[in-house]
Amino acid sequence: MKIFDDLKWRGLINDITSPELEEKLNQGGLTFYIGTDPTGDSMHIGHFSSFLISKRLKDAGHNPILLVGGATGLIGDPKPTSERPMITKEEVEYNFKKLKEQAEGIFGFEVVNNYDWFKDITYIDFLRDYGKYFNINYMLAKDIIKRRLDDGITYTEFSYMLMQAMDFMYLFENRGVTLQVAGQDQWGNITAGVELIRKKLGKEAYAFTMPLLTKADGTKFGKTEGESIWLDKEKTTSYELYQFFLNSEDSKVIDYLKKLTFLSKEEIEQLEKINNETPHLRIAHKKLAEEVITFLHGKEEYDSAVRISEALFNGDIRSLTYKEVIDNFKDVPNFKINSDTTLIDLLVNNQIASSKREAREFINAGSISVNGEIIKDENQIINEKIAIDKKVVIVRRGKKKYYMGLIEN
Ligand code: 383
Repeated sequence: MKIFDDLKWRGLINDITSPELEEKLNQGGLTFYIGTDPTGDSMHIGHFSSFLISKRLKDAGHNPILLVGGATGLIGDPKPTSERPMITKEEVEYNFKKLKEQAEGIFGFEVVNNYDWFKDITYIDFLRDYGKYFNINYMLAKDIIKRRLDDGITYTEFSYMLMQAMDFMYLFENRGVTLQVAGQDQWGNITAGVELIRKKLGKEAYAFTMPLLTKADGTKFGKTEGESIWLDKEKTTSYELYQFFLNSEDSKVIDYLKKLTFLSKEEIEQLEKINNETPHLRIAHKKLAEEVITFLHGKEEYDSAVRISEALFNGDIRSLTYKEVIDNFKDVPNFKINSDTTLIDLLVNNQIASSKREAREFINAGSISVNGEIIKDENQIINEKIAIDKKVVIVRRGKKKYYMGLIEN
């Protein structure tokens, strides 16, 4: 399938600046860019879906440039709802380093920083050489700006659009970039760039945007319990990613397979059939998890995520390594064990039971397990001998309450 049809079939084309782009995309050889601002220290799944396009285009013979906005990050792209809190220069610098590392690590493409060309532009040059090309009415008509007018928008955020337009023009002139891709929220900024290039240089540049990934109810995809799904495995572990994809909605899993993986049309159609017939087996969901985790973090991480899922499901904690235990139980209550202690004391001292009497009841009822094994002897000694890698024990009370004890030597 030609790249344009492939992108269309995957639902990756929302808006497009000109119908000519179809043929240009199919021909190959364009240099294009996609940008992100260092507002956080990691990208999340929303960034991932649009950045993946860079890999698709590269595979179709185009040349990618990834931009991390060291300059634009200092200003803040206006959100449709409210003014962004300004972040410090130090934070932007720190986030820039993290995102550059991440973008290079995941995609292996060149990363540029727009601070490099913004740092020398004076305010007077900015107004004379760029501001002159923008009519305020044109800017006010942009969707995001319109949505902010009632509550107000600062001059700083209002100017953001010009910066992204200047980037496009800079890269057009200096790096031969003729195409910018992004998520649909970027349409206003991107078309401002196409306009600037047309007016100032009399040349034609192109762009297309992809729709935002959504859940079945139309809300943004990519959060669990209010927390983003990060691409940094220290922030969202491979196990958490695995669970996240495994739990994605049956009616959306095919859409996610199209947008987040490189599986072919035939493979995805096959999975669609299986998903329609036997959604409870979650074969499509598992494939989605496998493809994304392997792409992001490699096969070993994926295998480990599966092992952890099985171990937790079967209560077989002993099959995990020390690192897997620490990563996965990082959010459960934890405590230190600094000398041999009996099980009953351990439960009371660490508030797993409120009294010795209650602790005894739990133990006798078989509700307490240590590293996946039910222990009925209240005097069982808990020490490094029974710990995983001599370092950690996982205590479970009832079906779901986990606690982590770290052995101190
Ligand atoms: C800055 C300078 C440029 C080109 C782009 C930028 C960043 C852009 C932006 N992008 C979002 C971000 O940084 O704010 N103004 O979080 C997100 N992107 C991509 C995609 C997306 C957008 O990084 O839709 C989701 O991930 O475009 O919200 O010269």
